[in-house]
Amino acid sequence: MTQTTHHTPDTARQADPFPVKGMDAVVFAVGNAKQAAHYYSTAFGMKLVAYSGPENGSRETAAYVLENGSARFVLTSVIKPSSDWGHFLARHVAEHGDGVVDLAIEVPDARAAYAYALEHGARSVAEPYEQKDEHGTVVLAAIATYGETRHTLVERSGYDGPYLPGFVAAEPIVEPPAQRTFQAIDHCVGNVELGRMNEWVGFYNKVMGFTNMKEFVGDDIATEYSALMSKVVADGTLKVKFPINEPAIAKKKSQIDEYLEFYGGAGVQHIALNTNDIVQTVRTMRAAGVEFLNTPDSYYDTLGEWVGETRVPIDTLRELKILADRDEDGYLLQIFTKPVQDRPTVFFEIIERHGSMGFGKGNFKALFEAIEREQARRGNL
Ligand code: TYF
Ligand code: FE
Repeated sequence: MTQTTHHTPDTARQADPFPVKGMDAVVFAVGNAKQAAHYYSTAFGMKLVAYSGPENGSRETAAYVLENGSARFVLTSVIKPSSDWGHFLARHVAEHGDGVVDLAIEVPDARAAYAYALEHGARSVAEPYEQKDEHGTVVLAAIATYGETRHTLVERSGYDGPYLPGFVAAEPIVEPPAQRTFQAIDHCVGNVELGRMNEWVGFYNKVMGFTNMKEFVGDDIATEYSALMSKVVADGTLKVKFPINEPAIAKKKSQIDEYLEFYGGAGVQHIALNTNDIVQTVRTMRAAGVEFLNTPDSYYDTLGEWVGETRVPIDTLRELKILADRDEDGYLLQIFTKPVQDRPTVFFEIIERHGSMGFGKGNFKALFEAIEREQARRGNL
């Protein structure tokens, strides 16, 4: 390929300094990717589509690629470390438990995105490089973000294989549910150390040209009941949304402190997944054994008064413990899983949006009380 500095016209660049196509993948480092792939297939209804491991030439790591619509998870574990990547993954699992190593972002031009990020203060993890196989060529580069997390910048327009070079197509582990459980990644949330939220918001403002969304959790909510502060950054098209939380000094030990203590530092807290039918999704996932946070009945006694009409009757929301919130743009329905590993760290959110681009601010009190009940059960409050 010939060397070019940028493929994007200057006018488009001025409009969007850091164009993104969307989330490419959430890459997890786990102790046992084979079993995790089973869990995300049978419990989350995802579909195994690609694999890399000793059978196709990867002797160091095994990686399973699962999809649900445009949502893609990659579950990686170490078989026998030999390179820096293998040693990094092994140490990551030892220090943090199962967790997210990479929030990979699909971009139209990985070299241009990387160059922009570095010019604006990003720390490099991997300089741009190409990978090729019979399906074409990808361009990859990576920059560091909070904790040990990275953003790989993925340019895949010249590639039509099942994931990346080095991966082979794989058959589903089980038949996916008749109705899709979710179809996209809505947002990916990071927990950072006390006092560092604004620094990381500034990082996304500068390095990726992301702007702040209007919803934030400030001092008032923090000290009253949430014990966290939160701001949301997003690209100009709102395809990539990254809320950033930090602990706040409040009456009780912050859930963010609990995360930081058990994760061993900053990292990804939750991944929110879009569904068009949260009722069906929650029924399917509950039947498969996924545990969700509980919501007290009293929440539903007054919900109708302030949230108004939603697609789902209040009694069904009550039955399934689904939360609802409304703002000037519309409403949303959401629910949160309990942490999905033994450490009280990473969890998931299922969200059905009807106009609202918020994050459920109206639910923060009920939600954070539910999280605190779980914290107390673990002896961490
Ligand atoms: O992503 C969000 O901002 C919402 C609200 O520990 C939220 O999902 C924030 C912090 C938290 C759980 C949920
Ligand atoms: Fe969320």
